[in-house]
Amino acid sequence: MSTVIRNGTVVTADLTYKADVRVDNGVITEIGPDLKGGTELDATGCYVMPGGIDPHTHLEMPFMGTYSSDDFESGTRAALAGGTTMVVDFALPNPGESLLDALKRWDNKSTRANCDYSFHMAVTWWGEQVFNDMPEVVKRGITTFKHFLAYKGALMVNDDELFASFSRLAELGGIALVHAENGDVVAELTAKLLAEGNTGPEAHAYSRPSQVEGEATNRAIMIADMAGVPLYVVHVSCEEAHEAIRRARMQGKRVWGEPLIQHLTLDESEYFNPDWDHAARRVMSPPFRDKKHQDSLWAGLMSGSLSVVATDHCAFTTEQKRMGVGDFSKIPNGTGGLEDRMPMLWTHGVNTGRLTMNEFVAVTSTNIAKILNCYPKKGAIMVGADADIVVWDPEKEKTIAAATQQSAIDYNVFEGHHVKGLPRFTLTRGHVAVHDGEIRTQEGHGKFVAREANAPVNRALSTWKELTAPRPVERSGIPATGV
Ligand code: DUC
Ligand code: ZN
Ligand code: ZN
Ligand code: ZN
Repeated sequence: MSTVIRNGTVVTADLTYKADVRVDNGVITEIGPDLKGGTELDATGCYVMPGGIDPHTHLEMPFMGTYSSDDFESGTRAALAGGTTMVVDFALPNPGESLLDALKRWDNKSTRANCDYSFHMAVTWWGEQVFNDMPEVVKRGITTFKHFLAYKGALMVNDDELFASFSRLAELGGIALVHAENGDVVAELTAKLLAEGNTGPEAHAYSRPSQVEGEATNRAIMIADMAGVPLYVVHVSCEEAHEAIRRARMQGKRVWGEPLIQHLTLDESEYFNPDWDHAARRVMSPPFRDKKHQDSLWAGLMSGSLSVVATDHCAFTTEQKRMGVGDFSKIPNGTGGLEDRMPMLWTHGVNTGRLTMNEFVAVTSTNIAKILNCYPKKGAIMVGADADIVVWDPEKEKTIAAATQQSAIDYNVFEGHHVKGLPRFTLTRGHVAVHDGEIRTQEGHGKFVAREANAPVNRALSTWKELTAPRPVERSGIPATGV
């Protein structure tokens, strides 16, 4: 039987118009006025939008001596509660492990997902095995490969490895992702701060100034340009990184930037809270920054130089955070946000006039669906698209509180923030997972979304190869040697 979303206003990245939307077997089958029949979902006063896509999560991730505490079940339940209907998680090979073995572990974990998901593959080490595994990973629908320029001695790859991996990706029609912070400098600053007795969570911010992010972002852009691979920079938190991305885009390089909802709405003052737990709960990399950087990120979203808002959802309990009492470098890095990304961005973006509703849809869903090459299956309200839909009530309000959240952890970094604009219904491939605020998720409903390589966006020029690659000069008068 059909489900019909009635009396709402459809909002896509391009258009706003009154229409009903019919869903059959998980797919949108009809859009138009006064659709009859089927089970009705009343969208009076609401906007009918593509469900959110969060392209940056770490669910049940082994990291810094522990595992992130939201798994694919609680994480995707939190996502749906907040209007997000697809997540993209990072498969993380151990040192020396084959990419395909890492993928197997992620396949196993993800069987519990409540909504659809895809993966990025992380390149955490480099060698023949990785080089040889990459085509098979692409064949399995994973075309995006993440590289950490930070976490020295753990996840970090060096520049030679970065160039080799980027070049391989260019051949395969993939997209390179980077966590852009200079891991060597971070390691030096961390050691210096600890030696000087700076052991509290605030020192985490001192150890990762915006310059380390600006440097690494510039470096990654230049290396991607030489390799001729498109580049997606995750968690852009500062003006220096944004400036590099802006400049690259102006030069015609295929580069995208992804700010997080946390960096857009929370600032570095959180680290100076006298409560150790409060500060440690907000330790993530890159750290929260000051207003100058926040303004830059908002300007990037408004002008289009930044393309996607994500969360980097990586949730640790207070107990886990306390692994770093006496040494900030042992505080597991990460914050949550899956349930709050859409309401927080609506509240601070649309309600303030910084973003139009269409821009909101673009940066929470449609842009990333296009970049990841799963549009219009995802990110669209269109006949034939998956019925991943959020019916958004702009009048619905709440104060964010850990006590009422879906996430498995015991606090929320947005605790006490008031939001206006929340889902009335969230549909994941037609299943109504949020019904008038009531959670009706189905464990295991989520399916893997395979993505193809060689989409138009998966190509970039190499200004190095095309314009300045070395060409040997033919010479006649070669001087004698050894004189
Ligand atoms: N940053 C975090 O804060 N957590 C997970 C990984 C990362 O890059
Ligand atoms: Zn990262
Ligand atoms: Zn991350
Ligand atoms: Zn707020």
